[in-house]
Amino acid sequence: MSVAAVSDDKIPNNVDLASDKRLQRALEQWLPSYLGWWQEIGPERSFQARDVYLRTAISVETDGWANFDYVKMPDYRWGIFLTPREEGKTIGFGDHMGEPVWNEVPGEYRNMLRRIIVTQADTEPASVEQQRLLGMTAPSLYDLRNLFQVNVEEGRHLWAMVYLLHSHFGKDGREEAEALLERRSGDADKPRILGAFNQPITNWLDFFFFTMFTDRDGKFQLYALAESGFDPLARTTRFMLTEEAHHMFVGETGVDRVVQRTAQVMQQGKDPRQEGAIPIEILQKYLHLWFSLSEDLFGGEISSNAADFFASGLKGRYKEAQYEDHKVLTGEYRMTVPDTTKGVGKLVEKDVPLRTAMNEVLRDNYVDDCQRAVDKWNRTLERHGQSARFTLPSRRFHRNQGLFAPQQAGTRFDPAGAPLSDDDWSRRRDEWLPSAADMAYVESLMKQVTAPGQIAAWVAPPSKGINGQGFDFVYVK
Ligand code: BYC
Ligand code: FE
Ligand code: FE
Repeated sequence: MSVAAVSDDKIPNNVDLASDKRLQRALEQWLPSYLGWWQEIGPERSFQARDVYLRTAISVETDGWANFDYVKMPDYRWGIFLTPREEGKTIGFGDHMGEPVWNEVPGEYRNMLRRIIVTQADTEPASVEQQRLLGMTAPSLYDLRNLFQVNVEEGRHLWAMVYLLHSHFGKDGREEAEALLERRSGDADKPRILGAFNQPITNWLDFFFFTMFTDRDGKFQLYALAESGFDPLARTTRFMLTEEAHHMFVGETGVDRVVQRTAQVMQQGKDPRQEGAIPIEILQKYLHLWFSLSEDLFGGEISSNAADFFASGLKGRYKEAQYEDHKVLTGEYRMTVPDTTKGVGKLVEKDVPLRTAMNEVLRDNYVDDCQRAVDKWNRTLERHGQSARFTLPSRRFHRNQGLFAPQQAGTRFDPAGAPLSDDDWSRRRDEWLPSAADMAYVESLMKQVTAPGQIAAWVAPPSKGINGQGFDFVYVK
């Protein structure tokens, strides 16, 4: 068999990989490193030989990309798919607005673009590493399958970015692609790039909140990159969004099912702890944790990087077409900022040039989307006769990046956004974030359930299965 045939078989793609021998060779050399990484630090070894009911992207057509079948994860065909090129497409925002989109990397923006791609890429394997052991405590076969679906797709997202690095960044790109397999989530010496991707995910509550809040950062970042003037990046992130929708679904409905179970138990007049369900106050603390960690992923409120990304046409806004002014040479954004000259914890309103506020603009879209999901969970509580309600904390709460990080603001903030001394923070932290006891309780519930149609006591079954199958379908053999 020729090398081309082997490669096309191994790396499904719609980028005519076979016609570019250099690129094909580079990716073929990276493939074993990737598989080595997957075996070493991907889903726990005992699951690698199992048949999992997975969907595989085989083309970008609506009927083609979701192909469902039993697959062993190491045999998953991680492919490279870009949405089709559009004739006459022009750059939609920034200083190059109206010029034809770039199909090659513009020299002046090479470093900036590489950095954006590497940062995006780094999150994908990081999340797989974080979720490595969760299969051991999956609450049902349905959930186990969804975990692995998310994992293989994050692996594919890494491929999508590595394709860009290999095809457009020469030697540096290949080095970056290697380094992506060398960093490790949570490692003291070689950590992943962004904060939330070094946080431990030790149980399924973390997982559901992570896919709800942290994958949702992915959704908004991918939308912003799907506007890029660098067309290969725009086209690849556009396709990634179709997979991301499932990750959003896993998180949002996962939390909702936990809420539902708790509310059902309470409606029967029972104590959630006695029934092995998770009390509402613990759920609220995990919500606080993952929402605040994920807000940090949008970067600083005022950012010259963000202004440069926008000006250069590399990273736009969420659904850029919804705005009237795409150049944003004028225009301001009013935000609340700490003013330490007025005293510790003093906040003032300030107008900043809109281009420098692009991180905050994207965070606004994100917070709105999170609120919509929270409203949904609250309706679940209401339907079960519960008066408690979930709330998103203030954006100032528990931040570690930007203006409200303690080192910048000179103070901490409570969930309502009021300043708080370090002493008060230490004293009250466990009211707002999972305490050691909360975590121990949640961990105590995490027991693997493998019988088809069975489910753990802390979560309600889904209203329907995957791809028209029932909940009792054998999703993992
Ligand atoms: N942790 O100018 P600033 C996903 C750094 S998730 C650590 O305010 P900027 C997925 C920053 O790098 C989507 N460091 O920030 C989800 C800068 O460093 P330097 C991932 C941070 O650059 C689940 C300094 O602080 N995609 O796909 O405007 C599962 C000042 O920063 C953090 C992207 O992120 C942090 N949280 O914005 C799987 C898109 N935040 O210059 C996958 C690409 C900031 O001082 N990335 N810093 O060394 C970007 O657009 C930007 O890098 C960021 C940061 C929006 C992340
Ligand atoms: Fe992803
Ligand atoms: Fe995702």
